[in-house]
Formats: sequence, C-alpha cells, structure tokens
Amino acid sequence: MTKLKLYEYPHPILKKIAEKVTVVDDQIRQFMDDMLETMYVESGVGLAAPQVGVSKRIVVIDVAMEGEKPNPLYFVNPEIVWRSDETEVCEEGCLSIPEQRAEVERPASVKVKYLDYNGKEQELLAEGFLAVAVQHELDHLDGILYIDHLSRLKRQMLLKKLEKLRKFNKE
Ligand code: GNR
Ligand code: NI
Repeated sequence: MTKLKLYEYPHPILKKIAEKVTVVDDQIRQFMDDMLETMYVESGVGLAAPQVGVSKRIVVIDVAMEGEKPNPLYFVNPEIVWRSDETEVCEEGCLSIPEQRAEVERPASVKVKYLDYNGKEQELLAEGFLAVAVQHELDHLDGILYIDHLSRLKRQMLLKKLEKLRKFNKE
C-alpha cells in the first residue's frame, strides 16, 4: 500500500467534475486501498479521489470511532437518490483545507446508490454523521468544497485564516 499526496485548496483539480469509473477492476481496488491508507494516516473520516489528484468518482469513508472496529466503506460512481427534507447542522473540516472548520447545514439523511469494492450495486441509507460524510465526499466529486456552502463573509474569513496559517507555517 502507498500513502498518496494530498492536494489542497485552491488546486484546480478540486474544482473539476470527476469522471465516472467504467469498471471496478484490480487497478481501481488497488487505488481504493491506497486511498483508505492515506485517509487513516491523515486521520480523516472520508477521502475523495480528487483530493489525491485523481479525477475519478471514487470515495472511501470510515466513521468508526477510535478504539472501535474499523468499518471502511468504498463508493464507486455514487449517486444520491433521496434526501430528507429535515436538515441538520454539523461542524465540518476538510483535509484539503487544513486546520479550518465551519458549520454546514445539509439534509439529515440521504439514500446513496453506488458500486462497492467488488463492483456490485449497493444502496445505503445514511443518517447521522455518516450522512454528513457521504454528502461532503460526494460534493468533492462535483468540484464542491464545504466552504462553498458558507456565506461569502464566512468563507472569506475562513480563507484568510488559512492564508495566515500557511504564512506562519512557512516561517
Ligand atoms: O476528516 C474529515 N472530517 C470531517 C468532519 C466533518 C465533516 C466532514 C469531514 S470529511 C474530512 C475528510 C475530508 O476532507 N474528506 O473529503
Ligand atoms: Ni473534504
């Protein structure tokens, strides 16, 4: 397994619409293994392929708590086929926007259709934090970051803090 390089805001690959995967073959499975390893090393709860420089519709998620049994989920060509009217607010972060967080409002639950690790069609009803993670990751496949859901003022404040942090880290 290989730890992959993370691409950070404002890299243009994060703004692109990712391409559908045609077949879930061994090469794709190898890549999903590498994505999962990268996610665990970076202590993320999810990772989308564009974040590691690959513009394909692939996502991995594991929302198991520390100390719990790992529960990796693999999503190829995922699509949200149902959203609840009820919404929830959750504080989100992103490995591509280091050390920043903000509250985002999203549907509280979603039903997602996708191909799994073996290329088999699956449907999952995601609720709670899993629903947040699924929506955050699927947004990445359409070039959307959680900061795109904020007001302009909040987004500008967050990006200013990111700039300051980067300057500080360079010194
Ligand atoms: O590690 C992550 N934590 C997180 C917390 C709240 C809502 C979404 C996330 S996803 C994020 C990893 C990441 O950037 N995935 O794209
Ligand atoms: Ni993210």
